[in-house]
Amino acid sequence: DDFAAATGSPFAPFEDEVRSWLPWCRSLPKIELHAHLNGSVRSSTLLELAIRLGEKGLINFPEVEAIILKGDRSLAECFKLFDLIHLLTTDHNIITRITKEVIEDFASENVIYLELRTTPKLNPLAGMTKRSYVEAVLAGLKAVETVEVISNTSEIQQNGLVMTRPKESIHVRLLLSIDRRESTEAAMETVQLALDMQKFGIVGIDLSGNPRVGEWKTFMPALKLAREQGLPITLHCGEVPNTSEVQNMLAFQPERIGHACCLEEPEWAALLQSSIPVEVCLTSNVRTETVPFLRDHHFVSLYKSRHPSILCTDDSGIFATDISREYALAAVCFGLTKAELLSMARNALRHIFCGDEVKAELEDKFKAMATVID
Ligand code: 6MZ
Repeated sequence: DDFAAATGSPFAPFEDEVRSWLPWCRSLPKIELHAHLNGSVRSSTLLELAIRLGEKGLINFPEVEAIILKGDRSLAECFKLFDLIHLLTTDHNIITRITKEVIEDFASENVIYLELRTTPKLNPLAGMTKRSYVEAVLAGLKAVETVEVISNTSEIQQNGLVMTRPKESIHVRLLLSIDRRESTEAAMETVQLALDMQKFGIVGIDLSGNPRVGEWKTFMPALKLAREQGLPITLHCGEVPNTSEVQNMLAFQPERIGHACCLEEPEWAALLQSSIPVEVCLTSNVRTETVPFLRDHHFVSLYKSRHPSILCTDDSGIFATDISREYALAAVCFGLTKAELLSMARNALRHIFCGDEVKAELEDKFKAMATVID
């Protein structure tokens, strides 16, 4: 924290108050809908993996360590870091391990439903196909030790009876991401894979990656295929200024969008008129400077307009945040009360890409919380 203050962290003025909110925010059951697997890896794990590659002479460890430990980074630097992380997380076992750890971390923050997104990757050197990558992620769900992971609806009902569960459980579903660097064919392959693997808990498609790379028309055929086949879609929209793309994205009417930082007035009005929920990533937007100051974040406008918005982490590992902290920031910076934070968490349920059965089960957990709120 002293380091944060000394380096002029944009969060330094709020740290004490945020800290006082954290225990309550942790106890609140939460829904996480915008978390990238490789952006959510613990720094300690990244460092451990980097040491191994350093020992093999494959990377220069001190350089990599400095990049991993750097606090603020621009959006462009972020994408360089992702390329580096992807060098560290190349084989199936590592993908399984990071998935397990990321889920355990979200569960420890009392996340009761997590939609984790990740980009299926081809890596011939590691014998990895997009499908085997996703299988390694699914193995990570099974490897979780600290809580029970529920990943598809067939696990909810057995012999027509709704099973009672141990108290500690987390529903985890996956979204497969299309990286904006990919070709139309590669994007189609990802959508086809998601369709083939729906029964394993894959519930939707995300479009992400460096917003300064790639064109909307490249991804349209794949997104249309997903839409035709009934697979919900969330798009990273307006992370940097790009009016025509934002217009195209809003006209497509995705089931959700992420960020919405750089919208011009007409597109902002169109968004508010629509009912497209926005995944809001406070720390990420301020760290990458797509929003200059937290107090001026467009969340305020969304919230005042009662536009559906969901607090999310984006990349908890690389932005050194967690979902409880995002709720605490909303309380401290925008004056949300405990009751309002509870409503935010609860309303997120309306926008999950999973079926009604799951919603009903999770709603009960919020009802229990509503009776104890002080
Ligand atoms: C756009 C982002 C992102 O898929 O390898 N990603 N895309 N904007 C952001 N805001 C900071 N943060 C993460 O996780 C890492 C990948 O997620 C996307 C990028 O494509 C990044 O390479 P996976 O698990």
